[in-house]
Amino acid sequence: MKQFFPDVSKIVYEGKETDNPLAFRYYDPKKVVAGKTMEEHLRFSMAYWHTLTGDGTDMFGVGTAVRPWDNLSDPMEIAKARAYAAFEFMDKMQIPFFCFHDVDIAPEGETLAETFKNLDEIVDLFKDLMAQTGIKLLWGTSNLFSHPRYMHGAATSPNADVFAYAAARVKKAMEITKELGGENYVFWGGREGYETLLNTDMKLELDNFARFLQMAVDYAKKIGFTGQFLIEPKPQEPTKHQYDFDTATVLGFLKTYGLDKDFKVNIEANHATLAGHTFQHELRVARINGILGSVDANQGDMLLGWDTDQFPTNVYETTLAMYEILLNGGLAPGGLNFDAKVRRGSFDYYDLFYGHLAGMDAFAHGLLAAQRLIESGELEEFIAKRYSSYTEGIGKKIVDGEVGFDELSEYAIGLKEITLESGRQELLETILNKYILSV
Ligand code: XLS
Ligand code: NI
Ligand code: NI
Repeated sequence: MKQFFPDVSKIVYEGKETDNPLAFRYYDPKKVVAGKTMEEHLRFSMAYWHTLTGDGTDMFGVGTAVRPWDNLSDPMEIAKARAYAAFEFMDKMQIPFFCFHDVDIAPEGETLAETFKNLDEIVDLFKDLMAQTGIKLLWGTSNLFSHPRYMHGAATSPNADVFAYAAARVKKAMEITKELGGENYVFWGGREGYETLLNTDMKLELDNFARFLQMAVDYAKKIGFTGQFLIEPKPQEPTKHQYDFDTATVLGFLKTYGLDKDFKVNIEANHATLAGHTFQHELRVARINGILGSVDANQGDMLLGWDTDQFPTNVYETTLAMYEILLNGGLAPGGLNFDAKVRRGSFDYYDLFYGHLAGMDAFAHGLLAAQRLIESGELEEFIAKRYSSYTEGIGKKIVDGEVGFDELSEYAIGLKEITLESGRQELLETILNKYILSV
């Protein structure tokens, strides 16, 4: 078979002393960590849109990427070349999953029927390539934001025809996700938000958004799609305000509309920071509410206020993320999807390998550090002690619901003094550093 990346061979683990830039230093897929292999813990996934269709285009200039299919002009031929390249890439990178939007994998036709036909042809090719390589689909989705028809939103568009059209696209995207054995289906509300409240019926838009999601749940039942539904929070960009602002907002929305049993969240690191939260905060909110479904693994530039979607290389962040993920009992059926793109100046295909390798090693490092931190119990012991006043006496009565303001007031009047203890943040940060540096 034609090779698209002929001079890169399979990336293997060589250990942290290696000088080979195309070898893993930390990611050792079959290494067992806390009872599971690294591969099972991390469930890495490639994002089709960044790695196969992204070309470096930005607001100020055209694409820069040089890709092996640049000599082709027929859109279906390009789509097929990308499919072969995608599977060669994932196989060489040892990435076991991928994710896509409908528009990433096949060209739009003149009509919706033709678009669906193009999709079916590529889905058949994917099926063969998946069978040959053992690579699986983490999630599928429909792009409901790029085409001008979605300028005012999709499920939250003021135009009912757009709502209907978006439903047709999601219906098809769910069908192909099911056909490919996809383990999840993601809703990122690209333009589900507003630019100004002056022209917006927020209540109707939110009600419609919920109606749309309920229809998706109903349709999944109808066709027997058992994958996990995920909502991906993001506070803004492209719209000024996106309804799925952050995990807490999404949770409130899901509960308001009775959808909280059917959806979990797909947390993206860069979206967390855009919302003014840390990545760990978003993972924590999702975890303690039982809705941590999957992760879009990337990182933002802290000096830039938009979604730069960089490959995750910050081991402090990956350690804290893996800490939450381990305490969550893992992510499956979700995974770590590299919703990340190489910089515009990183234009040749070696950069695609270097980018994914950097992210995989940073998460493998994070996994090892987080596992050691958890195994030591240092944080958990500290936290347990910090809240120990709730395990006895008045604290226990509060927790057990045995007292109200009358009893508490009586208790407080009888108190001689209140003794507090240090939060020891700096000490705990040193402990965290110790485990990160020990890997
Ligand atoms: C954009 C989103 C997008 C989703 C999939 O900011 O991260 O890439 O992950 O639609
Ligand atoms: Ni994303
Ligand atoms: Ni994003």
